[in-house]
Amino acid sequence: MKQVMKLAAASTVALGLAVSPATAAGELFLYNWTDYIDNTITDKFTKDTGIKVTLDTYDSNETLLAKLKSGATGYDLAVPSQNFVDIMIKEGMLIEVDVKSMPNYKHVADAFKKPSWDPEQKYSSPYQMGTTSYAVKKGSGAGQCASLKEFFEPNAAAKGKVGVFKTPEEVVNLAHIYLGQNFCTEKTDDLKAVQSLLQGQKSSVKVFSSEGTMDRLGDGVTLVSNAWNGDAMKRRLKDDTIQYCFPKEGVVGWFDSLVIPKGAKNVENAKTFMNWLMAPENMALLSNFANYANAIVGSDKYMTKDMASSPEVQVPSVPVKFGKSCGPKYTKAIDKIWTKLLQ
Ligand code: N2P
Repeated sequence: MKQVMKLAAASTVALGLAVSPATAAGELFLYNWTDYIDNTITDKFTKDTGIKVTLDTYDSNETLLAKLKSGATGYDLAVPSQNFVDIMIKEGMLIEVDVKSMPNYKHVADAFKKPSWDPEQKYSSPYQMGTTSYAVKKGSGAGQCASLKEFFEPNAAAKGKVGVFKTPEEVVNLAHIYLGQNFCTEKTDDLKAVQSLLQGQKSSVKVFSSEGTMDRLGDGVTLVSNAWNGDAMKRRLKDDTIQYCFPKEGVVGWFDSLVIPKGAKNVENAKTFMNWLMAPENMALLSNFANYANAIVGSDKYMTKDMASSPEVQVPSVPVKFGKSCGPKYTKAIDKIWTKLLQ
């Protein structure tokens, strides 16, 4: 711990950010996923920089996109997944910041530098990465993590006890994986098959929601539920009654990044946060809280034993498919399927 503190202090000075905590260096409005950051991280950022963080949360990439499109939000930073960064860049929704010229960019692993969704790294800096799948309540008879069938075509034990995320993108991509289809498929037969799979699942669904999912599963309100690996790990560490699944068909992968939406008032503070988070000891704090892997070399030194040995973080040999931004025809068709599903 002492070592971590010493390094943090050293990097603060190196960054020229030696601001006493009492100094008001302004504000930062962060719009982030639910349960994706906590005070241990924002308080350290404030201590290191003097910048005060205000947090607001969302449940999905779709909610984030809609919110940013709705006009002046006052947010200085948001955390979209790779395919939504791509959409936001294409739609001119982001401020250019040239992340690759930031001092701590050197800590980003080569494999994650200049990613395909932001090839010149002009807009986005790494946050966390993980997978979307489902989890089961152990010993409930609802499933053994063998196949996505357990989630999409639940058995008798799981009837009425299935939790499904409340957004199309991740659920439909999992359906594509289960059905052996390509992401972004525009084939009528594929889309019909997705629709009938989801409609068939609906009679077993307890709740469509992307928040509080692992608590409902751990408490037995649901027995099978959509899950992100970090949230599942958190609940597993609490009472070891749930299992995150890597089904044989594969899982959805995602890489979340920090971006600065147009209209942000505190752009310099947002850039300071981007750079600050790329320091290994800071990124490790975030991974230790959120329980996801990250793209920063050297952060593992500061990570907990639980993270090093986490079965939710180590992906076994099943396919991991990353969501892409799809064409308008596809997006419209999925919107229609989803709206009908939730009616
Ligand atoms: C944690 C948020 C997970 C982010 N609740 C999924 N991209």
